[in-house]
Amino acid sequence: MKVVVLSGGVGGARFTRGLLAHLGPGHEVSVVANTGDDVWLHGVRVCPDLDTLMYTLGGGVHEGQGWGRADESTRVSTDLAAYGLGWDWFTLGDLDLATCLARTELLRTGLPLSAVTARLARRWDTGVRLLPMTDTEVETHVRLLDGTLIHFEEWWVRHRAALPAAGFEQGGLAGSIAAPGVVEALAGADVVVLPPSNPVVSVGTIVAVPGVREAIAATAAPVVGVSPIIGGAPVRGMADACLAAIGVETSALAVARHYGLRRDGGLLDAWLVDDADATALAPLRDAGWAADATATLMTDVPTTARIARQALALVGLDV
Ligand code: FO1
Repeated sequence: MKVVVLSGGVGGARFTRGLLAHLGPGHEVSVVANTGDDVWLHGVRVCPDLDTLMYTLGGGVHEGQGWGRADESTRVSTDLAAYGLGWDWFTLGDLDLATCLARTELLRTGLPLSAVTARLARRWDTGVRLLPMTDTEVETHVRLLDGTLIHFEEWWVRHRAALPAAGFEQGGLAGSIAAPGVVEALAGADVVVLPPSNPVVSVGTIVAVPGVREAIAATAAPVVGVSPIIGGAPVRGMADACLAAIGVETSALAVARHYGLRRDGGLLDAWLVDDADATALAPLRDAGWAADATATLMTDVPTTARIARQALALVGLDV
């Protein structure tokens, strides 16, 4: 079976790891990753969501953090801070820096990000085809209430999204084109999954790449999403701050409606919510959604595999 997952960082990576555990061998999983969090730091290109996916699926992630490398050290970033350079509130570990150095070296040879990503991912044996959403350099900035713009990572990491945001600016996005393989993967998919990633800055950014939303609308594959909101709150991260910035209520029902039903011009055919949000089922089903509720907290790989199985079953795929 050909599966396409549109993923941000931690939530999408953990979901995809469970999906692979559920599917077992013999299936083709393509992961289209958000690159709006990317940033140039100390002269190297940092791609947080691509690296979280690569490390999580490759068995090298710092499990407790959900990002960065296991067994990490921070000698270089500490010494860089001594020079007063970089972001001292953003910990780029020594091993993580190796990935970014390798990426930068390959980018400087003229390779597009998609080719660089494939080259780096070979070492990690991720079990998926890891695709950036676009080869065009895109960066999400947050517009604060006073009109100033800061990089998404500064808002997210330095300020923990506590500074109210008036909106998001995504330089480069409007003129970008989907990376090679993205539209083809969506067109040829048997199922497309929107995992519990940030619906605004992760999934929202991916589907804003010209051509992606159209490819989702056109694919013969069913499209199923898993709610990132449990009981009116995001599981981790600060998706509620992002949803507030675009005027969407932090609820499983509101996020479904934000994504929209595909036959009404939206993205999804089906929506899997947590048991805590079972009240969302009736209005969704009345509106024509395939919808179900289950325990959606991804506590470990077997649990996540079960959630992935239920998501696929919601669109009639029992593997
Ligand atoms: N997240 C943090 O909360 N603190 C950090 O210091 C931090 C450093 C960092 C370095 C490289 C990288 O690829 C990711 C990093 N992240 C850090 C995670 C990152 O903010 C998130 O993975 C995404 O950008 C949001 O989902």
